[in-house]
Amino acid sequence: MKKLLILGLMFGMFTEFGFARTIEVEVHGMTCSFCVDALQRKCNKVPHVTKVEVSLKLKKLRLETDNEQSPSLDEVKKTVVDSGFTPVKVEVIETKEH
Ligand SMILES: [Cu+2]
Repeated sequence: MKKLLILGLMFGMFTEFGFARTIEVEVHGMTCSFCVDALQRKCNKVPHVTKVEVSLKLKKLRLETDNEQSPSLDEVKKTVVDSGFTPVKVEVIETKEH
C-alpha cells in the first residue's frame, strides 16, 4: 500500500516536471469573442504556458506548457474561474519529453 502511494507520488512529479504538456479544458460560460479574448489574455500570463488556444464553438481551452514546470490542473482551473468562466473538465491530453 505504501509502495503504491510512493509510486503514485513519483508519477505525479513526473507529470508536473520535465515534460511539456498539452492541457485541455472544457469551458462553460463563454458567449462571444470578448470572452475568448479575456480568457486568452489571462492564460497567456500564466507562467510556463507557451501557447493558448480558445475555441468558442467547441467550448475548449487548450494550453501548451514548457518542459520546466507545468501549471497544475488546479492552477489552470483557477485561471478559468478568475476569468469569469466555469471549467467543467480539465485534462492533460498530451505529455511530451524534450
Ligand atoms: Cu463575451
